[in-house]
Amino acid sequence: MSLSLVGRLFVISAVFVHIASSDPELSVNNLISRTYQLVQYMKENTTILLNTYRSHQGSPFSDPDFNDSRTRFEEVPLPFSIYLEWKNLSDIKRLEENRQAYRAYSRLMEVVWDDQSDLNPGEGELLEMLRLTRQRIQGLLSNLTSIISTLGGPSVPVTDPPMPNLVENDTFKKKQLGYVVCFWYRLWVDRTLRDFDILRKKYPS
Ligand SMILES: *[C@@H]1O[C@H](CO)[C@@H](O)[C@H](O)[C@H]1NC(C)=O
Ligand SMILES: *[C@@H]1O[C@H](CO)[C@@H](O)[C@H](O)[C@H]1NC(C)=O
Ligand SMILES: *[C@@H]1O[C@H](CO)[C@@H](O)[C@H](O)[C@H]1NC(C)=O
Ligand SMILES: *[C@@H]1O[C@H](CO)[C@@H](O)[C@H](O)[C@H]1NC(C)=O
Ligand SMILES: CC(=O)N[C@H]1CO[C@H](CO)[C@@H](O)[C@@H]1O
Repeated sequence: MSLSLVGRLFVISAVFVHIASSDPELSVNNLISRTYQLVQYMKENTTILLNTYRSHQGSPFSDPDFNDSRTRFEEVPLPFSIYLEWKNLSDIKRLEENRQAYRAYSRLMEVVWDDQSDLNPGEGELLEMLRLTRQRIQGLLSNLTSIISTLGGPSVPVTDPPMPNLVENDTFKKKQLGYVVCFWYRLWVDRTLRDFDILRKKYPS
């Protein structure tokens, strides 16, 4: 095949690609780059959320050197501990794992909001941060779902089952749950940003 024919075929297929995604907003490359920006923006507040949360729970949570990365709640998803295993997943599988985690975090942020509105009804700033965080997570979920379906992955049911009452009537456990949620949410966002940094290089916009 002559070089100029290859060149012409390339132009033709480029035109086709352009027509197939006539709305540039909907191309997967655009979606990925916008989602990267959204996650980058979300990351700006994850440490502020954790510290603001801690500062309103009293001791030991508010102690300057408090750092409990060992307490676990079954409902709070942890990122894969071995990054190589995580990177080894297919793009779609990794996106799906992200989606599953943020579906849980969306509901968990609501649980934490409810608990804090009982325990700290006067802390409007914290309550607003929790509400905003949940809203961002829902925006991210919507983006993740679009990307997964554009790449040919499975869809998910629209509604989530209600979150069980995780800690019943135990004030300390409620505070601890909120801490664990904010702590691991922050690490998830770091992980997701890394994922999208890789994806946006693979699908440049
Ligand atoms: C970060 O927090 C500030 C102040 O609470 C808020 O205005 C901003 O929208 C937040 N950003 C994100 C991504 O949630
Ligand atoms: C808490 O400790 C873990 C390891 O024990 C460390 O990876 C993490 O960065 C620490 N977090 C804070 C906020 O100091
Ligand atoms: C990566 O995946 C391959 C094939 O699925 C597997 O053989 C290998 O052990 C995996 N590596 C890691 C670090 O998980
Ligand atoms: C929860 O605990 C508070 C104070 O300890 C008590 O007054 C209240 O009755 C308890 N509620 C339930 C549903 O057990
Ligand atoms: C396609 C899609 O879901 N896009 C959304 C991605 O997230 C931003 C920010 O929340 C929304 O504005 C987009 O609608």
